[in-house]
Amino acid sequence: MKALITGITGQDGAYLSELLLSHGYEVHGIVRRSSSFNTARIDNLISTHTKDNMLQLHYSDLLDSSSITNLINNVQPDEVYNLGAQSHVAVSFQNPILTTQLGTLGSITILEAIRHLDKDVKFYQASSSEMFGGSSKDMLNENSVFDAKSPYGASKVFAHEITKIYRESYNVFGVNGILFNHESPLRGETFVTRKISKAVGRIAAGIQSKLTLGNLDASRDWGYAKDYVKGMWLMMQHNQAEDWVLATGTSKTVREFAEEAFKLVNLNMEDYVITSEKYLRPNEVDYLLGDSSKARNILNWKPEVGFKELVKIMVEFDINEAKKDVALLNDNLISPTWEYPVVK
Ligand code: NAP
Ligand code: F7E
Repeated sequence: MKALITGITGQDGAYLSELLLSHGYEVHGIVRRSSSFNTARIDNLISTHTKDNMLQLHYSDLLDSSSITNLINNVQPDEVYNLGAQSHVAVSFQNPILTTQLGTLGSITILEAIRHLDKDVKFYQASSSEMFGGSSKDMLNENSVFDAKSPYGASKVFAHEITKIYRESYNVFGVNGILFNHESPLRGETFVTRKISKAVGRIAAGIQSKLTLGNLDASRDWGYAKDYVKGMWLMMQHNQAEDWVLATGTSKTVREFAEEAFKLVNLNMEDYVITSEKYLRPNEVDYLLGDSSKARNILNWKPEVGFKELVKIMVEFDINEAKKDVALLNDNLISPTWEYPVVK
């Protein structure tokens, strides 16, 4: 089996590649050219799986439709996972056009290429709970109404709908995985869970004094990314293409996540967390809670890692990272404070 993954260098791309390689897939991934290396999350896979060509990387970009189409024609994958995106909601308000172009043109470019290929290719679209908007406390499932609150959410609604349209119109095997938030030590450092776990590790190591956050009352259904990539693969093995929700069924606030994280290093979050308006968004998704009973019943999928264990996995990882930072600091190789200067 051959899989092509867009977004292979991201959190989910890294875990999904690892899973597919363990199932014997030949994995192809697209990598954007950047001025510094951007493959840190998959460097371990590169070192073990590129020698025998089981992992192959190609320069491309979701906005370069000709390169994406050529790649699909050349690789002739059995499965395409479209994980590439500008995935940060706050940044989508700052870069709305790019976020929208990626979300919309990326998905339709791949669907068009697949439709014209003389081969049955399965397509996975990374849909998101952000499409629901989070204004009510209802449990959300595959039939819940979309009410996106950001350019990011709106671009995901387009990609979701166009996948359904290609499924119904052209019989393309197009799957929408509506995934609620999923986190891990590979989570980008400007998403709130990783921002917290990283700060807790550094505060415990004595190299950071405060953590500045935005809305502490926002509530999310947070699961573990490794569990969710298994769900993606299961959806693609099901006998028909459908929409599926993956979620834990528990919603916790940002404050609860921070409290739990600080508790693990015997500290009280109130002593370290301050809030700033600069991390508030023009429009907020207040509350998300997912109902994944369809995936649990039909795909036999279930999340293995619960909230407390997730926080523990992330904080323990970042305690170790902070120890490495202390060593670098002692050698004057990094500056004493760490706060990402641009983004939320
Ligand atoms: P992520 O860590 O931000 O990774 C995003 C990936 O997209 C990276 O590999 C990035 O490449 C790539 N990318 C960005 N711009 C691109 C472009 N122009 N062309 C090709 N690739 C591009 O995101 P993630 O958390 O793994 O999420 C994977 C997918 O699931 C995304 O589509 C996200 O929107 C969606 N999703 C995520 C969650 C969640 O909670 N994590 C929930 C629901 C849906 P670089 O490494 O070069 O930046
Ligand atoms: O924010 C609040 C913020 O940026 C979570 C993406 O993977 O999941 C992710 O989107 C909540 C929001 O993730 C800070 O206002 C408070 O209410 O970690 P986040 P997200 O916006 O939920 C969905 C499902 C996706 O599809 C997306 O791709 O936390 N919050 N203080 C903060 N958020 C950030 N980033 N930074 C703060 O300081």
